[in-house]
Amino acid sequence: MFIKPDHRLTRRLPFNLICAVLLFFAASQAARADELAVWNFNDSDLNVDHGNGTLTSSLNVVNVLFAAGTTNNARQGDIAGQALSLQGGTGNANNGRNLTFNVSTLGFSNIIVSFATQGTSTGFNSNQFQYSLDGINFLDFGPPYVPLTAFGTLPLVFSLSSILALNNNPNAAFRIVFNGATSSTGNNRIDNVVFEGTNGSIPEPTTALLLLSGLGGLYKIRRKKRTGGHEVPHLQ
Ligand SMILES: [Ca+2]
Ligand SMILES: [Ca+2]
Repeated sequence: MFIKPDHRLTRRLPFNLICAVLLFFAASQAARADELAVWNFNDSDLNVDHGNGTLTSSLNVVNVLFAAGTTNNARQGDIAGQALSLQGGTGNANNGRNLTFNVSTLGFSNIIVSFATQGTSTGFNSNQFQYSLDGINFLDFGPPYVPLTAFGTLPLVFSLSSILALNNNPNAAFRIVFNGATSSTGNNRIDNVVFEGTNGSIPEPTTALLLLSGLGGLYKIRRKKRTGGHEVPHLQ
């Protein structure tokens, strides 16, 4: 008896293959995290060292210094080099002052900020991390943090993925407000400040699925035309 090849199976395979490839592509791309900006302070200035962004300080300039850094949270092979070192200042004048980072998140989501820090016993011991959606108004994120006395090996990490308005935002800004210094030379060091996010320039998984269902509809229409308008039973 002559066995007729099942064309329905062979015609479905390319579409299934396309689905699998597209899903794999979307999933792998969505999981990729990129660094938007990194400050390693190894050149003893406030200019960004990788990526794009600006850092400004409202502390008295004489109290913005640089001292030995760390490889804790270092990226792209950065050496320990120098770290930013902020002092309380005369009369602890710098309590309540801040560092502000302006980092555009255009094209990115799931923003994460991390850095290494340490403080002396009379340095700033109550520091508030904040974020801004417009670069002007800042909101507290989490409780104030107290730096350890040594950099150690683990950075402080602030995961801002729940703040959806920070995604894809050209005006995104971040701030550390320093408080609690009890002597003029009490200080905090900060090193390897990293801003990273998920590259959102490709379709998110939900978008990819919508795209795929659209492709599925087109494929059905095409099959109907080829079969004279009659739906061909699906192979189960
Ligand atoms: Ca450094
Ligand atoms: Ca620099």
